[in-house]
Amino acid sequence: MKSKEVRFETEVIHSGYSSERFEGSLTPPLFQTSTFTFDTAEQGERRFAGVEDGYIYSRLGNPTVKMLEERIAVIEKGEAALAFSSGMAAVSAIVVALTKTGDHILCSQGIYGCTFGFLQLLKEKYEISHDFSLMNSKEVLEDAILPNTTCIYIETPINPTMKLVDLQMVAEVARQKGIPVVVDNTFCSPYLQQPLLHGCDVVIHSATKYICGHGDVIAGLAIGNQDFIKRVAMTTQKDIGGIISPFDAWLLLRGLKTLPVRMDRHCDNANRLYSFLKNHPKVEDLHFPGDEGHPDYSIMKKQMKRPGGLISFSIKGTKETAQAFMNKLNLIKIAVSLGDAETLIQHPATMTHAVVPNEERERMGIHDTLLRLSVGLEAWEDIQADIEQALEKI
Ligand code: LCS
Repeated sequence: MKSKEVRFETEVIHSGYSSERFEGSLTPPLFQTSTFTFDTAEQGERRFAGVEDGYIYSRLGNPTVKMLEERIAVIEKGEAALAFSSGMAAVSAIVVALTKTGDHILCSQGIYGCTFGFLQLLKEKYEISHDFSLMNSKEVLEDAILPNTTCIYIETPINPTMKLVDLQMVAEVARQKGIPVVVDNTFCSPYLQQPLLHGCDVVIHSATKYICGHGDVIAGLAIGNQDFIKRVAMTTQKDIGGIISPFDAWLLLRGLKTLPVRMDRHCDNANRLYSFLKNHPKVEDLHFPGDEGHPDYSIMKKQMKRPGGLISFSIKGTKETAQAFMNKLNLIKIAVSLGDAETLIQHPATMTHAVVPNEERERMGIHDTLLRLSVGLEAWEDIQADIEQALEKI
C-alpha cells in the first residue's frame, strides 16, 4: 500500500513499516543494538565507502530509527527525515548546517528559551548573529532580511505567546531571496499544520511533546528534502552525535499511531477551557488562536487544521498571584513540557524562558503574570473544576 494513497490517520499507523519484512510482526521490532556485523572485511569496507547499502553502527543509522524517520517524512509531507536525541539536538544540528561565521539568522518575535540560548551561543562563540522580526507583513519581513541572512527560523504558534506567523507569506519572500525557512512545528504536530506544504524548507519537532504524547521520551525530528537531510545526517548529526536511542524511536512509532485521536481531544478540551477562561473575572490577557478576536485568527484559519491544545493567560495581579494560583491546583500539574496526557501548567518568565533577558522577554510579550496551560486529555469538566477552585482561592 503506497502511503500517498491513504489519509493522515492511516499514514500515522502504517507508513514506514511492512510486517512482511519482519516475520509478520504487527508492531515494528526494536533493534536495540549499537553495532551491526559484517559478513566479511570487504563488506565492511564497501559499507564505509557508501557503495553498498546496509547498517554499520547505530549512530549512522538503525532500522527502528529508520522506520520512524520514514513515517514522519510521510506525515510531514517531506522527502526525508532524521531523528535526534532531543528537540534541541534537532534545532542545533539544522541551524549549524545552515550557517557559518559571519551569517545572520532571522527569527520570529519569540522562540523557545533554549533555542534562544543556542543562538546566543552561536553569536558569542562563532559570530553568527540573529534578529527577531514580527514578520507580520511582507514589507516588515523584507526590511528585516540582511544580505548575510542564510536562515529564517520560525515558531508558529510561538512558545508561549501563541502569536502566529503566516508561513506562505514568509516562504514566498524567502524563496525570492534564496533563503531556507525552518519551522519549529512542535506546538501543532503535523496533524494540525504541515509547513512544507506552505513552501517552507525544513520542519523541526521537539518530539518530546505531542508526537510522543505520553511524557516518557525526550526526542527531536527534522524533515526536509533528500539532499539537505542527507547532508545533515553525514555532518552535524553524525559528527556531533545527537542521535535518538532505538527504544525512544520505538516509543515514538507507538505514540504516532494515536496522534490524530489525541490531538482532536487536546483541541476539544482547549476550546472548552478557553470559553471558560474568557469569561472569568480573574483572568486577563488570554491567548488562544481559536479566539475570533486573536490578531492572527485569519492565519490560523489559513494554515492550521484546528487551534491546538495550548492556551496562555494571565491571572489579574502580580507574579506572586500567578504563582499562588499554580500552587492551589490539584489535578493540573506544575511542570514544563507540553503535549502530554496530563494537563500541565508552567510560568514561562521563571521557567521555560527564564534564560531570555527581561527586556527581550517583555518584547516577546512574556510578562511576569503570564501562565501557559498545556491542556491534557482528562475530562474537561475535571480540568475546569480544578482551575475554578484554584481561582476561587486567590
Ligand atoms: N522547540 C520548542 C517549540 C519547544 O517548546 C522545545 C521544548 C524545544 C524546541 C526543545 O525540545 P526538547 O529538546 O526539550 O525536546 N520546550 C519545552 C517547553 O516549552 N517546556 O519544556 C520544554
